Amino acid sequence: MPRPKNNETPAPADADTSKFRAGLCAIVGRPNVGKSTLLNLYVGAKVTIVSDKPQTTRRVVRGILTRPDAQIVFVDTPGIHRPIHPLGKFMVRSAVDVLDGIDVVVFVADGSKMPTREDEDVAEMLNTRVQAPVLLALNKMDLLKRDAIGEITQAFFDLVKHADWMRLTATKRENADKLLELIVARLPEGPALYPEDEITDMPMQFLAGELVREQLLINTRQEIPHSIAVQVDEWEERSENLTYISATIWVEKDSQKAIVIGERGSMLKKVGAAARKEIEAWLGHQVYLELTVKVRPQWRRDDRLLRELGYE
Ligand SMILES: Nc1nc2c(ncn2[C@@H]2O[C@H](COP(=O)(O)OP(=O)(O)OP(=O)(O)O)[C@@H](O)[C@H]2O)c(=O)[nH]1
Ligand SMILES: [Mg+2]
Repeated sequence: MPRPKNNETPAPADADTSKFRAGLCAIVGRPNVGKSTLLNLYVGAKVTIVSDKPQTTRRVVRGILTRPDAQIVFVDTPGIHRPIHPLGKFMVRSAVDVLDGIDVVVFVADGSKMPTREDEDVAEMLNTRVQAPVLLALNKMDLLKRDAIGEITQAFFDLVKHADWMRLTATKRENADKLLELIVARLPEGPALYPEDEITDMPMQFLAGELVREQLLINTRQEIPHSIAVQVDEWEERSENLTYISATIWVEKDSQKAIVIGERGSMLKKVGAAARKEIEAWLGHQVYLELTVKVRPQWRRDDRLLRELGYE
């Protein structure tokens, strides 16, 4: 997908191309530490969804930043955790598999807290199977209590030895540009991998489904965010200025369906209106978005639906 129509286009890549650097930068870490936030910040558009619920990202998403001197293909990954169902296993496997053939890895952690068991798992995996240079990104510095800084930083250093590192606050862009320079310096010299106006390799249909799911994550609680999947069923350019999209929201129980629909359809209306606005910004024209909620018990363990939803 090229940049959304209502966003500024980047400067053309017209600098001295003899030293142009290009490569793949994987962003890994446990759930909810700010991996997707960081990718969107660098790309300058929402190509991967963000929420305050862990396990938001379910599939690998590429986001591309092209500058005069470099092209960085960021690879956002699902948060690494100890999975309990086939969907979780798919998520963790895709995060780990992507590390083969990567040029640099950014290990994002919540640097305001001591490492968790999941951080230890990520570090262990990086230490044992990744050849590429690793950069440790201690994020969420805005939440750090000053007196804890030494202890927390040391605990992360003990996990990933020999990694260069940066403290940052992705939501405020603090130190993100410094981290970006560390990333670029570790990319190989070579030509761009994607056209310069490309900012993601994900098709718009996938992105539209994700933007609906993001609104559902933001507006629901407890087990509901994890029980939701969105499937785009129809996509029709009805005219130059209007795209018709129909999508199914899958949940696991009738009680969840009632919550997602809301009183007299209020929740569905709110979610639909917010997602439609974002899809319209991407397409640069009007969208008619039709949402239907359906129940499929235990879909996260249902291989066929997982495959249909692209979680395979
Ligand atoms: N306070 C604070 N919050 C942040 C920062 N960076 C990200 N967040 C928030 O942390 C939450 C999780 O962010 P995501 O980018 O979705 O995290 P993720 O690592 O991609 O999570 P998964 O996809 O679940 O693995 C969101 O509510 C973000 O707004 C930060 O620097 N400071
Ligand atoms: Mg994410």
